[in-house]
Amino acid sequence: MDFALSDEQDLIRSTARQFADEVIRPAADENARKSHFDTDLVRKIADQGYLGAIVPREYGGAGLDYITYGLIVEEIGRADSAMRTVISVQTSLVCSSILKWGNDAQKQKYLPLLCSGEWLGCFGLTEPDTGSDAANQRTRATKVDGGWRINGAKMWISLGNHANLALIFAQTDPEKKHRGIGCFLVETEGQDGFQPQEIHGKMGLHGSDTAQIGLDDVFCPDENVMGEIGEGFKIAMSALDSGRYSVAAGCVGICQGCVDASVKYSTERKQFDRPIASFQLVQAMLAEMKVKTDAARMLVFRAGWLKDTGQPNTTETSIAKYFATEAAVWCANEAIQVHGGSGYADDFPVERYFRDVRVTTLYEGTSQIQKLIIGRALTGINALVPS
Ligand code: COS
Repeated sequence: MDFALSDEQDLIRSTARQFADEVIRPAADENARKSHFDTDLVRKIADQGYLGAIVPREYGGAGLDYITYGLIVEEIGRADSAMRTVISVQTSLVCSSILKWGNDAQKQKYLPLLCSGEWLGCFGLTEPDTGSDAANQRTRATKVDGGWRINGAKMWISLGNHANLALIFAQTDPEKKHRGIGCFLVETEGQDGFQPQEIHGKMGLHGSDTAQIGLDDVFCPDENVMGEIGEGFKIAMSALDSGRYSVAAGCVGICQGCVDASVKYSTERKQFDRPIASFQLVQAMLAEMKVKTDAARMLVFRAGWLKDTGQPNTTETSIAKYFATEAAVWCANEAIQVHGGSGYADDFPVERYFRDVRVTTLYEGTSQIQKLIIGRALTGINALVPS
């Protein structure tokens, strides 16, 4: 077993680290304070080639493997989860779906626009009444001349207010349950019925764009149906195989950020005439953070390696997502404890980590859903199907 990164991976990681520290991090607190979705920063991220990192070069991507993509996402996640979310949604949920399920024309048309950042995309699966039970789509698509009319609503959609292209999942035939769902590539410009609204009052990710979207007779032409009608649920699940990996990698970044901030603070801060890092109870907190960070990173590497070698990886991705997100929530909480009262204000990054991290055990599948996926893989029993 070889744990070493290649020279290229090492270089890409150092470049991402420098970019995260010099460009992303300095803007993060102010954007969070002002609840500002920083499109200039998104442009800079695009210019780095991070949107569509795993998309082949022929479609305008960087043609990187999943391990390298994970390294980039970790570094950006360490600097700012709001900007990491942009990469995860655009690259993993939108681009990877089009790459896997789109036809030639759809790939040629949309991937270069998305990889360059000229367009943003969003992933419209969750609805006001449809979260974990993703197969139970209330949004309806009805066949009309030349295409489909879509009616319904989507909720918690990252990038929804800025998206030029929306992947909208909708039920075409409720009797077929998950096998009736279609995936529609909806161009938002000029669609009066596509009505996004910013969601206010979030606990964290204040620098991220999060929308609820009304869909009122939105038109999608036949050529923009992705895959076959009925394959929508599989498309969504395979997108989440990539999305959950990206969230996990971002959470390794939060864990690492918590370790770095806590080591720095505890070695500088003095109480009882000595640095608080010299107290055993503080070192115990640092040590546990470090162990969880390393373990989370290893699980992300394993999931990435399985993806890069073309092996099944849904369960291992869920394991990585579950562990890394819970570890990051734990580390952020513990990092505030190390910082004491100083950790309770936004002068130190740990306050933002704490607020931003909380959503990661919820979105792209709750920790409970990840456990059900892992439990089913172990037992062969689907705990969601009533016996
Ligand atoms: N890739 C491709 N296809 C997949 C898949 C995957 N990772 N996982 C499941 N499928 C397919 C199955 O093969 C099955 O296909 P058939 O119709 O041919 O039998 C179909 O999808 C149904 O799968 P499954 O039986 O696993 O569905 P369940 O309803 O039992 O469970 C869960 C689905 C709960 C795992 C799923 O609904 C889920 O992940 N929910 C959480 C949703 C979520 O993460 N939402 C957050 C979105 S934020 S972007």
